[in-house]
Amino acid sequence: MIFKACVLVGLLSGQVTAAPAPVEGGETPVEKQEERRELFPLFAVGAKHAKAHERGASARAATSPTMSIGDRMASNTKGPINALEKLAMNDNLNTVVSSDNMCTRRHAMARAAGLAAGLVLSTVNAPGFAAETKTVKMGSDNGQLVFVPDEIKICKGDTVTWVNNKGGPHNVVFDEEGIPSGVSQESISMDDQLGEEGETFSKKFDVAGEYKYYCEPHRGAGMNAVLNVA
Ligand code: CU1
Repeated sequence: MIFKACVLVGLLSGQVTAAPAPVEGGETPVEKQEERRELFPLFAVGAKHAKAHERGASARAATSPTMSIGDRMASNTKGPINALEKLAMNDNLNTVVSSDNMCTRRHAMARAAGLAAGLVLSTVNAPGFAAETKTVKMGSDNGQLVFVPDEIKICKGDTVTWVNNKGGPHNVVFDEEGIPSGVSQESISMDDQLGEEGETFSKKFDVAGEYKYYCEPHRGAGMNAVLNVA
């Protein structure tokens, strides 16, 4: 009775403090509900997206002719292979099939094999992961003054190791006119010679192009060769 009177007085006197109270009480739960409603769709979208992603992966796995190889390789690994790695491996295997570039194919193949063997993405994507080293003999086994082979093709990031074989001393000097522009001839050439059999000289090549080189002591005898970096 006293309470009613107070409300009545409040309303009559035009004080708004009493009046909004029930309205606020009515609105607040709605606001909270709306917030909650917004949270759920976000969560649902995230979960759906993740599931769709997985479905996409398995759908691709099912339709891709190369994935069966990957699945078989993956099933041989001990650790679980995550969806990202599976996708990356699938991409790499597709690249192996579709690319006609020798180096792209080789690198993709190496990455896929690495993933299948249980290596993580950061490892197989690291520069140099798929790099190879090719060996060139200086002097043929029967003592001819030649590089064997005298023409090789490598991929950017690969290394060439020249091994002193027979008929030395030999060395490797690049033709200033026969290398890609911007490459320092001095930085890739030997300034001394290899006298002992089995001694080596190694160089990594990061710039694509054709590199002509020769052996300084035997240049006149025709001891020269070509290196192609793709
Ligand atoms: Cu030589």
